[in-house]
Amino acid sequence: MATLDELKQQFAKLTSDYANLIATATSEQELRKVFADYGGAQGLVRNLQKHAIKTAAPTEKRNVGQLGNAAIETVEREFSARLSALEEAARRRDLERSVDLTLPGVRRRLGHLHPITLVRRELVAIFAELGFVVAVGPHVETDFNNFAALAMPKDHPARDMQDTFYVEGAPDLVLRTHTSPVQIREMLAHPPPVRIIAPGACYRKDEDPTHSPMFHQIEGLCVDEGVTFADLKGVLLHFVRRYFGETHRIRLRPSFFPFTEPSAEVDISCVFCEGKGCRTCKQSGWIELGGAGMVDPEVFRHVNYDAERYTGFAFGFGLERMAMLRYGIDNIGRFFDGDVRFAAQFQS
Ligand code: FA5
Repeated sequence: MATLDELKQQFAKLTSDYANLIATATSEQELRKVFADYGGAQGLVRNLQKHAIKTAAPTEKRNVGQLGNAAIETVEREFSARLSALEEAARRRDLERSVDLTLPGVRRRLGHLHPITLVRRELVAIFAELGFVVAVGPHVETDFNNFAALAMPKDHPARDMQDTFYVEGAPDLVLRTHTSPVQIREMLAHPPPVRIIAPGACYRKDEDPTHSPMFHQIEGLCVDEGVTFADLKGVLLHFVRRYFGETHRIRLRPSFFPFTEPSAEVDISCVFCEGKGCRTCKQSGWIELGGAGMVDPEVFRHVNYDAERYTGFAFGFGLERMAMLRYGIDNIGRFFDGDVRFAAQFQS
């Protein structure tokens, strides 16, 4: 049986060995191992304590136990202090390695509305002022709505003007080539008067710097008693002035669409040179916006409207074309690149 002094020395030796070991431990794992070896349930300090209590005289057991407890407290306290120091060192190393705190922060890039969305919203708002409400139709259309009811029966040569994507296995379904089928849907669903604006995607086998296989149009249709070509011209002029600026003029050139009679191409005075003549307008001073005309009585027949009583005008413009003119974009492909840096330039 060791005396109390001898025991004190034995505990002091253990705690000093322990202190040396944890001071040189360089990882948490190493530290925990040393702690378990000394301060754990089967560690050297507890084993010494257990052994000393067992062999001590009954009157000494209490003192021996307290000596052991004091040593265990020291071991635990030093463990916690060393663990904190190691964690702090690791945190500092991490910070120094991965983050240079002196560098400026990285700004997160926000999403932006697509320029076509901006143009569409603005046009819808302008036509809303004139009492036009928005109508929509599906992208996959029936042959009837896209062609036949618009006075383009099968084998009609005018179908060749719009190179069409057909739906495989469904000869009567097409990807709509224009927004004009929304006219048919609206007139079949409602009796006159009708005053709608129909923006949406269209599809054609077309691809060059100003044509894309998927593009957008905005369709207008106004049917009532006494609607004239002058109304069409007035509405178009109002729209062009509101959208492109008060100084702009329009020109209606005789043209042909099977579903309008008379038909016109709508030109706007060149937005780049203000009508003086430049490369974009090919020195003509005019740029084409889209087609328009008075609704052909043949169309009214297909939707059961009384062509003797009602007249109407319709128009259809390309939204990409409108955005290109408005923002000075020279290649239609930009709209479909999905590059957020492109979209970010056109926030209104
Ligand atoms: C039509 O699509 C007629 N439905 C327009 C219309 C409506 C006339 C109502 C009369 C009454 P057009 O094929 O010309 O017409 O197309 C109109 C506009 O759509 C064009 O001026 C052009 O701006 C745009 N467009 C046509 N094809 C493409 C394409 N592949 N890519 C981009 N824009 C296109």
